[in-house]
Amino acid sequence: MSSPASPTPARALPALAGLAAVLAGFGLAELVAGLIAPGASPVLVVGALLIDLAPVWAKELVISLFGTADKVALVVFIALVAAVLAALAGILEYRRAPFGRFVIVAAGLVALAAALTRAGASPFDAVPPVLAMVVAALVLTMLINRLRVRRAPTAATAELDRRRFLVYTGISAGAGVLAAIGGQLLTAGSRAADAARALFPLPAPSTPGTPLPAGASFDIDGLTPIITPNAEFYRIDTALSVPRIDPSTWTLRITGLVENEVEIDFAELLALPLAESTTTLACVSNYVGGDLIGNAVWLGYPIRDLLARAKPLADADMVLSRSQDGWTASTPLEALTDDRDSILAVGMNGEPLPLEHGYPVRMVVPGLYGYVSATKWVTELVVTRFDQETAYWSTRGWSQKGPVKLSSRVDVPRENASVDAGTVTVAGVAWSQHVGISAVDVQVDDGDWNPATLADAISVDTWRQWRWDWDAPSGSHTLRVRATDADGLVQTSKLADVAPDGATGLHEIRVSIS
Ligand SMILES: Nc1nc2c(c(=O)[nH]1)N[C@H]1C(S)=C(S)[C@@H](COP(=O)(O)O)O[C@H]1N2
Ligand SMILES: [Mo]
Repeated sequence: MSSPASPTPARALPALAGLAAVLAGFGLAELVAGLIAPGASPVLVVGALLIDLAPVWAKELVISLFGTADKVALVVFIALVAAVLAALAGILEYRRAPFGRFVIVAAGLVALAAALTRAGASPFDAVPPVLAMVVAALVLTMLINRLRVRRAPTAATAELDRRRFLVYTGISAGAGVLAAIGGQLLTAGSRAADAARALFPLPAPSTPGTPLPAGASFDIDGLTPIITPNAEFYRIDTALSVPRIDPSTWTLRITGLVENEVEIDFAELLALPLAESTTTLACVSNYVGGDLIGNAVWLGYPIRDLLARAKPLADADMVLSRSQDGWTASTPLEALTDDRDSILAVGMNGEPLPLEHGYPVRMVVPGLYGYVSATKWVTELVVTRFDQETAYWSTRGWSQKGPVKLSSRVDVPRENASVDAGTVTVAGVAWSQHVGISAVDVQVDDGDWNPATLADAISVDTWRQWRWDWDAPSGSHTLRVRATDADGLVQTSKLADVAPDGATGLHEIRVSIS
């Protein structure tokens, strides 16, 4: 309850001042980042720091809650924390100056540390966070001073003061929002990578890929398409802002335990004989039945052939691939030199790689989870040893090696679907990369296992569709799927979490038949 003598709530206006001050500082920082340091916006660098520091359980929780919207969720989270801190700073500054400013300086220093510890950070990256901190502190001081009560205010002067305060607050916040929008437009405008990608004619494969077998795909409503369109392909990475590499400046270096260091630029790569291969890519964070998996036709050059130029030394057993933003993966050397289609990919489903899938060049290695093989925006291959180097996720609780586990999924009917009694088509996909699938079976409730029909295999490195026609009796039922690989290994029903090296268990769905 506020009495008539104190018309100004003691917290609301100072909190508002804090929010406006932080918006002004933050907006200006976005604008300046857009002008001189793209990628160094405070929200992005703090987000990137959080991503790097997040423990395995936090990463898993975020992915299980938000899926591939994890980055939007992170930005919203940072904005909420910043808003709470801003409001607190306002209240503190009003009650106990200059402690509110201390809060702002402390948050600014965190953003500064985040900016300067990024891979490839330049001294310019310090400017946006420092500016945000200084501007927010100044605006906060100015606004809070406006709030301070005069000795003996009359009702009329008090009201006038309050209005003035609100006008200044509104101007600060509005200027911040406009500046932030300006910053966004600037980064969008100076994107050489987008322009280059749009103009880049994907070279034709020098050896045409084997056409997909006609029987690779069943025509069933709701069944995952055998080739995942680029727009629907899952995206997982630590890059809060997608790296934008101008291909005319891109190079790949092969260093480390090699006889010859090799360096190749984009034009040289495109001039090599490129081939098409169809490979399924899976994320280690994919829980049983999840959708962090996709299959694409990739165009690229065998990594094996580039490594042959570099001549790895006999004691090397790993290649640490590094992306432009500093992320790393550890791939067994053997998986890059044996006969599988491990490639430096430049094309995905007939298009240049989309920016978020690694433009201009990424790795694709059949049979290994993405975190140990599928480096996007790749710029360096360090030939090394597992006992000498550890990759990004392996220092964060995930295993050093990550072969993709045998698994299968029911796509139709959908979980909790209501279906008419009679013949119901049950269908899905199964994969055992680099080994191949030999059988899929479906179980209803606790009944016998029924053999499903397999679509033709594209290769052992891609998933395979399966279907089973079920004479469905009415009632509520559980459907469970189980795959067997070409070596006779039956998919285990034992439950394992995604960490440290991939989930196991059987996918089951509930349906009601009426
Ligand atoms: N540079 C970079 N490459 C990366 C990652 C990353 O965080 N940064 N994530 C990897 C992981 S964990 C997976 S599952 C695949 C996902 O590739 P996609 O986003 O094209 O589907 O990319 C891999 N390559
Ligand atoms: Mo992943």
